[in-house]
Amino acid sequence: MTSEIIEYRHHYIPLTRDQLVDRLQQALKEKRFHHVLRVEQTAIHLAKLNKVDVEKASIAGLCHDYAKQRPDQDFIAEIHQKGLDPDLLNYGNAIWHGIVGAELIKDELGIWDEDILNAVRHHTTGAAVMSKLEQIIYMADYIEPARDFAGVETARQLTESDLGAGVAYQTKHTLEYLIENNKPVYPKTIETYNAWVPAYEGKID
Ligand code: DGI
Ligand code: FE
Ligand code: FE
Repeated sequence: MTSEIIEYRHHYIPLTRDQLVDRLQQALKEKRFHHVLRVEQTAIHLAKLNKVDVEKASIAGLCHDYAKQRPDQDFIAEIHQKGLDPDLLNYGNAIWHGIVGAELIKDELGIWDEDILNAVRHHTTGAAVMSKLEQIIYMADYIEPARDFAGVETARQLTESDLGAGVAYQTKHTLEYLIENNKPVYPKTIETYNAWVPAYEGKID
């Protein structure tokens, strides 16, 4: 994959891209660090296709898993401090690293742009209403080049031709996976399903 280095000019973050990449390298194990670099590149590609700001795509792609390797205590403390929905306490890292991780990014990386924060917040569960940037990060995480699962090629093709169809495809398959494996389903995941999957009926099978 050829990588594109975006120069940050819009002050969405008080860091250069190099400084941000350093912060991620410190925050993440090597495997996860390389995943976020691939998500960044995939997000830049999808941003160009969908006329979205590539700088926001780069920042959100790099930051989406910033909090993934934090201890549970950090998330629990943040939920209390920020007065987030107490129902979050019934879930774990899979849900926290996006929704609560966005708060840590705001505090620790100085990102205030709500579109970027929402892209991080919703990258795991999706949301009923998502901006193009949010859809891009949700999909880039799912189809980055190292992802290898049954259906990933279909997901890549759908996303390339219609971003929303990609969102619907991922949402349906994630819910299937959660049910198949007796996992708890976060209510937002169901809201995402209801908003996106019936709307693409006939286009995602
Ligand atoms: O952080 P990544 O591994 O790159 O990817 P991700 O943030 O999309 O996390 C994917 C995992 O999150 C995947 O194993 C499915 C899980 N997940 C998504 N929605 C839900 C969920 N897990 C639970 N328990 N409940 C959900 O609603
Ligand atoms: Fe994630
Ligand atoms: Fe990820």
